[in-house]
Amino acid sequence: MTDIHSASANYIIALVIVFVVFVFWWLLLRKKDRHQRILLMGCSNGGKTALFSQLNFGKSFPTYMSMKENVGQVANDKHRVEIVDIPGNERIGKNLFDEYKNNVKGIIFVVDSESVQKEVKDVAEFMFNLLTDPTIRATCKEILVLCNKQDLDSSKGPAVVQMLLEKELSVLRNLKSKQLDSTSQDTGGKKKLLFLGHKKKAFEFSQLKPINVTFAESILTGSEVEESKFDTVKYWLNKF
Ligand SMILES: Nc1nc2c(ncn2[C@@H]2O[C@H](COP(=O)(O)OP(=O)(O)O)[C@@H](O)[C@H]2O)c(=O)[nH]1
Ligand SMILES: *[C@@H]1O[C@H](CO)[C@@H](O)[C@H](O)[C@H]1NC(C)=O
Ligand SMILES: [Mg+2]
Repeated sequence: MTDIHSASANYIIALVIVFVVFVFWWLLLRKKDRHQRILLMGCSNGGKTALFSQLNFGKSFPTYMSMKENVGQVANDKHRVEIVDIPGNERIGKNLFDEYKNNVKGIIFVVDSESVQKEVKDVAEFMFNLLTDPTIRATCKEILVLCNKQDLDSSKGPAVVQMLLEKELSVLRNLKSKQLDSTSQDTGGKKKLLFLGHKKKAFEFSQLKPINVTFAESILTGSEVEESKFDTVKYWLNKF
């Protein structure tokens, strides 16, 4: 009789433990899930780390060559969002990107508006890889292309940056799909790559719907950090 009693007592205790562990695990998952993830991306020297420190510390620290990612929590009007600054350096950036690309709700793509014309091929290639990534396309619905360094005289405005990128992405897209055709004929294998925009039409960012790509300008360092221009980012962050 006592044996049966202690057996059922053990059974109940075990059940309670399982239940408590489950509740903790569920709460932990929920908490993690509430933090929506925003990635800062773009080629080196655009101003990602400057933006990261403006958002996290309200100022821009003298920058260093960051080899590691910076992760911070930034409050918008509703709650906190997770901001991840991934260094643009290609090899390191790629591994880190794979580590952080899950559950990304938005991307701020930072462009150096002074060198963008000269380096449009690199910028477009970076963007192409981002925009054809199936994981990103599945979860990310908002992209802000931040045309930074507007304090410099030779910088290009958002409309020009958009035009330059659309033109270069059209070229790149056609080039890549041709390369892909020839390699899949050789090997007989099918490599999955999302086609960018509409076939037979020049690429435009509006073709990426339901992803909403918007362009804005910014100044992130120096005495000219203008509140009004930086507010665009804060406004955009309230979408999450
Ligand atoms: N003139 C100017 N320089 C900037 C601006 N934003 C960033 N920089 C500078 O650009 C360089 C690269 O910035 P950083 O944030 O490290 O770029 P990252 O490589 O994308 O992280 C640094 O020397 C910054 O001080 C800006 O709005 N105007
Ligand atoms: C896209 O985002 C901008 C602001 O970033 C907003 O003004 C616009 O209404 C949005 N468009 C759509 C279709 O959601
Ligand atoms: Mg950096």
